[in-house]
Amino acid sequence: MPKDMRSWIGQLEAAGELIRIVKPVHPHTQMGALLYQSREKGLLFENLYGFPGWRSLGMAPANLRHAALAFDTTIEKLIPTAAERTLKRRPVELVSTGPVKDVILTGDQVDLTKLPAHVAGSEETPYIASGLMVARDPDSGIRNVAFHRLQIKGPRKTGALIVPRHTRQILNKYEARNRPMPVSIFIGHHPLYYMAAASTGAFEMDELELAGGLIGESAKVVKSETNDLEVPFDAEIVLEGRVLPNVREDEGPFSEFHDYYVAGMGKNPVIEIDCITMRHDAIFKAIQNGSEVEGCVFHKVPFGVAVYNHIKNIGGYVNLHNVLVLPGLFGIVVQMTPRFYGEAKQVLMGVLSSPILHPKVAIAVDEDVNIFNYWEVLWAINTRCNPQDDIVVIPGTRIHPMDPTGFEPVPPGGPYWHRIGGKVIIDATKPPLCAGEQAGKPFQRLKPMGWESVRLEDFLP
Ligand SMILES: Cc1cc2nc3c(=O)[nH]c(=O)nc-3n(C[C@H](O)[C@H](O)[C@H](O)COP(=O)(O)O)c2cc1C
Ligand SMILES: [Mn+2]
Repeated sequence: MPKDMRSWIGQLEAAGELIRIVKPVHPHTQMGALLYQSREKGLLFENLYGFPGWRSLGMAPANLRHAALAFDTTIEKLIPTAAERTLKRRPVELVSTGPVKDVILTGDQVDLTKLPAHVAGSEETPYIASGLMVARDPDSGIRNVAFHRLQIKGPRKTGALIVPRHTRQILNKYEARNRPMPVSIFIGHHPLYYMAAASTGAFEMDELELAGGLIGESAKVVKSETNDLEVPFDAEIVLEGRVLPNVREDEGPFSEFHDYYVAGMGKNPVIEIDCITMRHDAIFKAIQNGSEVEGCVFHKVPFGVAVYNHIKNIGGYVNLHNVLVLPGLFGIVVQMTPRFYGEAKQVLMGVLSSPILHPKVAIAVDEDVNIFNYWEVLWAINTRCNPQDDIVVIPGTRIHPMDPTGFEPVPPGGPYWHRIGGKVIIDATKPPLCAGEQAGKPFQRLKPMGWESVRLEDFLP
């Protein structure tokens, strides 16, 4: 079965996870609130005020249960499964055309204000939050794909936030030569493309090859109309344009992953759009960003995967079961069975120093703690952690540049934007296996009499 946004809508609907909204909804005044409320179901808006003929899909995935569905697995197996598939890559396959070329708009036909981009937060203007930006390193030809929020600034102009990662590394090279950076931005695809774009890897890692690995078949791509970048042939919409060299304008605010506005706004790059290609009945992709909404799901899986693959080999081998990214994305829970004294702390140091910049709170719990129940994690912290030994604060580290608690020595817009702050390790595990059974006894969880066989539903009236 092809994996595109259409097949994803079908899969969600078949699983009872999609609601079609037929009442008209205004993307600028109503959609943000509706998306923010829909934490359980995906929403397909079929009737948009001010944007006749358009439909828009949002909160798809709305949560980790939906993400597991996209990976055809369960929430418990999501991170281990995605972590394994992330290690696979498939080369892209170039095809001559595809549905994304149904409609080709150039010159004065290009009008971004006609796209039903929604206003996510109360302080904001319309943003395209679902665009995956394809760019290519001018020296090596290596492709990069990443999320970059796009503030609509005119019919052919957007602002963009490009934090100091791979796209920025490429942009730096173009700007040093005072040349515009060609970009093709695809909007609307299967969530595994979004997961691939949000994945952190080596600069050499081609996110479209990763998407192929996650999906289990090569991504099929077509050439752009106005530059030599390739884009998925079955995306809903593609914007082709140029990041103007060394131009900076005010950008922001925008609802960010931790539920704050003050995040990266300031003097940021500007893009001029030359061409739009799309399906004849293109469905727009809305992404509500914030804590525990869709944008956060696209972070949580790739973060969990990167941390999982990073820590599983610490000290040679870790008896690692699972990883959960906490709301706000600055906290990670590791579920493991420690074998040695100090092993959990060592693993948590890895969590705080992995390819992912966000984590500042790292918590380890045992295999008998259900990490998908926050109260169980809090229970473990309360009952298996002796703060004088098990909590360690590391001051003065580089933390995420959008963490408002940190000190910001260099403002956004340039290549050195960052913040400084503390990080904390919380070891909420019981004594390790090497301590023997006796040492673990006080931490054996009670089990109610009859637990294996007696079920409440059998006794309900
Ligand atoms: C919903 C969402 C929105 C994002 N928005 C931005 C953004 O506006 N600017 C940015 O630089 N990174 C953004 N990111 C993060 C990048 O996509 C992410 O760091 C990615 O790994 C960068 O890829 P790269 O390492 O290839 O540059 C966003 C991620 C998600 C999941
Ligand atoms: Mn990259």
